[in-house]
Amino acid sequence: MKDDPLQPHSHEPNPTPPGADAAFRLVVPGGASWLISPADLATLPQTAVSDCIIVSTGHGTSGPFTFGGVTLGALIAAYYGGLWHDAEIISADGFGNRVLAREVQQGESAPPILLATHIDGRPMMRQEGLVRLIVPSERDDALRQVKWVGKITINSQRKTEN
Ligand SMILES: Nc1nc2c(c(=O)[nH]1)N[C@H]1C(S)=C(S)[C@@H](COP(=O)(O)O)O[C@H]1N2
Ligand SMILES: [Mo]
Repeated sequence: MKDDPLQPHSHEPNPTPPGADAAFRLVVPGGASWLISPADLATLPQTAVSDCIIVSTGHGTSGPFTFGGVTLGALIAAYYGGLWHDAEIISADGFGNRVLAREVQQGESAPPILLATHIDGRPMMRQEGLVRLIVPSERDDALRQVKWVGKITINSQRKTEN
């Protein structure tokens, strides 16, 4: 589908944040929602993941970085107690990614998927992607490394395509 933020077709990274405010909206099944700021994330358990790389097709690779923040699993667990199927993570600049619950629930078999607020031990700047989705297992592309997360929607069931 054209203009679907979950189907990004461009490898051209946008360097410009869609706005100054780093807070994002979390929407859970049933429709309840919260506006969550980096300060809110700082109250949740913190996780750091080292050896993360950002592989920009045509623009080279950056890193390795150590990203710090809250795991997607910990964020969702803090706000929603039910079973869920996937999370849609989108930025206001029209870029996004879908994370399946089973990717979050892999335990120690894969490094955890993060909502990053820190890079190499210091707070991330807005320009750098604050708050950024980091999927450490993606090593060949950066299409899942969503900068400037604006909205996270939790789906309890797989959406039917039409
Ligand atoms: N919100 C948002 N996130 C994004 C993009 C974008 O355009 N918007 N581009 C992606 C692509 S194609 C790349 S290569 C990387 C670039 O990350 P960098 O700016 O940290 O180098 O961000 C990814 N995340
Ligand atoms: Mo890219």
